[in-house]
Amino acid sequence: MSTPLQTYLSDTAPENVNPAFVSYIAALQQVAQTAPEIAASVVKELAAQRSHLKLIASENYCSLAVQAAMGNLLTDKYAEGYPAHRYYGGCNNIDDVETAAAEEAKALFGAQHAYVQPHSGADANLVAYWAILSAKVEASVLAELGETNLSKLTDEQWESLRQKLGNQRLMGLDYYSGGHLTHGYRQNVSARMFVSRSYTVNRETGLLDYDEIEKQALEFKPLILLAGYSAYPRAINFRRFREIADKCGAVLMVDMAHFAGLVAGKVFTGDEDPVKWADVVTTTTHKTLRGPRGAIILCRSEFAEYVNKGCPLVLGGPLAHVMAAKAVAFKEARTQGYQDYAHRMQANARALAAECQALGLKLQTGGTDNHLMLIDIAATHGLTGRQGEAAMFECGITLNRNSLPFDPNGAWWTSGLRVGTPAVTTLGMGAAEMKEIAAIIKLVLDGTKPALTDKGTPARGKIVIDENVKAQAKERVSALLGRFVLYPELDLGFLTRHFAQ
Ligand code: DSN
Repeated sequence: MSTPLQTYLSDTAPENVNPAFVSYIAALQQVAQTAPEIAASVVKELAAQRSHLKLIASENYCSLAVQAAMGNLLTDKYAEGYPAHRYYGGCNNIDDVETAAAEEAKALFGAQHAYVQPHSGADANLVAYWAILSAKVEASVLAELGETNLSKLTDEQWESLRQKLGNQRLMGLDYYSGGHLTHGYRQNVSARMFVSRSYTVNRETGLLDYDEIEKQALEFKPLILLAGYSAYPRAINFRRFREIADKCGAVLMVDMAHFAGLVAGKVFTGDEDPVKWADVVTTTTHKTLRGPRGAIILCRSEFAEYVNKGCPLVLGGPLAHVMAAKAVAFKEARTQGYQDYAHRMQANARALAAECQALGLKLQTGGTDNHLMLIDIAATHGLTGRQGEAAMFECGITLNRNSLPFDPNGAWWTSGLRVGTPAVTTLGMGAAEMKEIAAIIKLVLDGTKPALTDKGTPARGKIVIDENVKAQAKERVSALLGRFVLYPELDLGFLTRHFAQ
């Protein structure tokens, strides 16, 4: 019997053979020999992603080159340490990979130093926190003791250092104002290892209030002043944050995971470019940046030696295959094509926000400067975010619910939907499609009601969707996606027949 690859090659004229598709078939064929269910899941995920409009603000579609760089033997190598300073033999090639990724990151963002090992944004933030603690607390304690080796401290000295490390202050954006879990939220280790205080957005405007942040920072005197967000629709003035950090003697750290692509693509420049102003900047690599799932840290030279000790400080062995994919993604991001993409992503967000508002939807802060917006659906439709998220999914749109500042519906049910343009922009959509997406969102919300509980009151989780609305929305989503096909090199019908049936 022929293999899928043999079938494809024999059924396709040589001039029509698509090398990217050949390598996908070959890879899936290998996987299917051992684990056909996993090959099937890969194909089903392609089908799922092709059938739903992706408006999740933190997701994107990376290139097939990035994917190929991740799927190979680089995964086999241990390389604890950092380039030219490893705890394993035979790391020369991994040194080359890591150095290439770090150099590309430095060039892309104009950073003094880059550390490309973190496996996720949460890991990157932990490494950054501990690197700052090492530089600002541990180093001075060691200097006072005239010691350089932690192992040589007495039990008493070690305990006193531990207490000191565990008693430092962090000030970041409140979770409900759009800050991330790792920015000092009590459910996360960040609030347990630091004495943490949050600043919020202004209750009336929904915007960051720099004078108020300054007042709080001068009173609280954090070791680390943290800026950045997961759900804030506006640009940040990092020059102003730098001034505040300098006034209160804090290290300025920025988590740019969400908007790194807008920095790389030169949409956010000058005062809006965090790399120019912060001491330490972290970012994931898979959101607007459009690389593999992972993260990096950029920092000023003063913090480089501490950041480089991320493994063993926090991390296990680096993922060489993912660092390779980061290098590819950073090279892609240094092209004019990527800069155009970043500008279109912002223009699309603005167009989508304007159209949503024109249709009567309520947007947090009245619009957006970046790649995302927050729609207050409790205000206009009496729905929780969870209900809105479920309704959209049933109608062919994936997005996530999000709490709004001071949200009375809390973090689980929420009152808002977070909507982002990174993925649809990668597909090639523009202003006309944003208009259509806004219309579909409005159609679905208008056609959705909370289901009633046994007591006849509106449920917070369950919904009833008008069947005509659902059919119409699905048809319109499918028409859009039919014109902007995800990974057009991949023949889904062929893959489904051979691996997912
Ligand atoms: N999960 C990311 C987001 O969706 O923003 C943050 O970790």
